[in-house]
Amino acid sequence: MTLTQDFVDALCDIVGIEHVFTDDLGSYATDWTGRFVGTPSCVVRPATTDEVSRVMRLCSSLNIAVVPQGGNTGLVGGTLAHDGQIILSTQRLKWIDEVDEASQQISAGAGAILESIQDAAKQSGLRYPIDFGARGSATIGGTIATNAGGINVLRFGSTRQQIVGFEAVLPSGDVIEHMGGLLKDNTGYDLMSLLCGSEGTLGIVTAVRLRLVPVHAKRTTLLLGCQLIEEVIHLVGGFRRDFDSLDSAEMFFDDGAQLVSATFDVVIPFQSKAYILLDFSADADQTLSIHECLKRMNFSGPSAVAEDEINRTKLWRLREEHTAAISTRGVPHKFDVTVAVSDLPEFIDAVRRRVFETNADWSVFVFGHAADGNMHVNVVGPSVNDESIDEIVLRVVADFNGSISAEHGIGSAKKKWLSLSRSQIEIETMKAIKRAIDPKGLMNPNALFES
Ligand code: FAD
Ligand code: 2HG
Ligand code: ZN
Repeated sequence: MTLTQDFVDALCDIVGIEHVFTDDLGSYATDWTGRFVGTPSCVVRPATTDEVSRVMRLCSSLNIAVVPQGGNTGLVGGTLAHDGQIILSTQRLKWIDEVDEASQQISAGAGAILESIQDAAKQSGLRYPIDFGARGSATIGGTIATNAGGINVLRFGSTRQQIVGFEAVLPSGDVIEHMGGLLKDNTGYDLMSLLCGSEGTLGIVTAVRLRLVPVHAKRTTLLLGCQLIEEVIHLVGGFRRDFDSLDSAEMFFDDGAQLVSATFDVVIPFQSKAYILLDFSADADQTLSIHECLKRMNFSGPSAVAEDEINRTKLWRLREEHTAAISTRGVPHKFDVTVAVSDLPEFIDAVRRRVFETNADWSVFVFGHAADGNMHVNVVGPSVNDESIDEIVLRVVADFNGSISAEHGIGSAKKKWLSLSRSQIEIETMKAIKRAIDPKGLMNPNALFES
């Protein structure tokens, strides 16, 4: 379906002709992985909440579906728009307020880049703790819409735990503004939490207010080599018990490390079957107590420590470049799942075995956030549209009573399998909420639920 010229002209009246595109939409149409490609009819880039509201009123009056898009770094085909649907890009809503030092909070527009928020916090001696590899492109609105996790969830929680205020435009064009940042506010339903993780299906987040945490003077990064996943779990458990200062506990394997090393020329300090990357931040030096803890746990494997930025980056690249390195091998089928930490050895073994049995020529890379039980399984080999491996891997997750989405969301990639992690009554309740807020079904109709 093509949109009428009258509609496009009306969009131009709201945001300016230079912010409405109908041609060359490639970079908005294709997701980060290259697996999911949409056919949007138009992209509109409002600069203010009022413009977002007017665009939504217009679309609502004409029953035109709207797909919000931030940095387009999502990995589940969540920003796909099809014929007759438009993409509303939040890129221009990128203002960032000064840090409110009394409350240790910061407000920003939905299009502000995650790393810019982290930098603004740093300038006030504070820290925004949500962090992950796409920090330089992901928008704060996108992180709210997906309830993004990342490397510091273990200590600080996911995005939902950081939001203390929000502003959103509903499908009708009405604006909800609740940016007060009050820490205690028991006045009915928590709409902020509802919008968080709703993947653009309930409304457009236009602004957020976030809590910040103190920065600690000493940061220590430790890479340990293990032979067994059981050993990884034992060590992570020991560090979690003894160190409040543990920010991250990431796991990867020799195949992923070798691939990153070969692709980006990153040095692997020692060879091992499995690796744990731990980050500690505290006011006092942690090195001695870390070594004592390793002794108590009878750890005798190889290790590398980094205490300055250059060496820390070298170690972290081994973990963070997995996503980019895997993409150089083909278009991956990505699974972002959680199982109980104690089930990780058996789960990882089962997934690898099932992929191998399906096609011995395919590659499977496993890595992720060990303390959260959140593993990223990437399969390279199956064709883009072949969903048989998706079915196989997600059913293994269900067999372990896991979640088919730990942090990336359902998007269009996993909506077929939502019932593996949510009961029918839960799905019906979610759909009832969707109908109440978006009766015409105009907000991101391609994500989360099957139509
Ligand atoms: P987009 O991709 O543009 O959109 C994602 C979803 O949010 C879509 O459904 C979209 O419709 C909706 N949306 C976007 N903005 C808004 C808005 N303002 N209002 C309403 N809905 C909106 N994710 C993690 O959780 N943890 C990780 O560790 C992690 N690491 C990553 C590493 C790499 C290298 C890459 C490429 C991605 C990674 N991601 C990770 C995934 C991704 O970066 C996050 O999901 C991020 O939150 C998406 O932000 P975005 O602005 O790019 O959103
Ligand atoms: C990470 O933890 C991201 O690095 C991306 O969530 C995971 O590429 C992936 O599958
Ligand atoms: Zn992740």
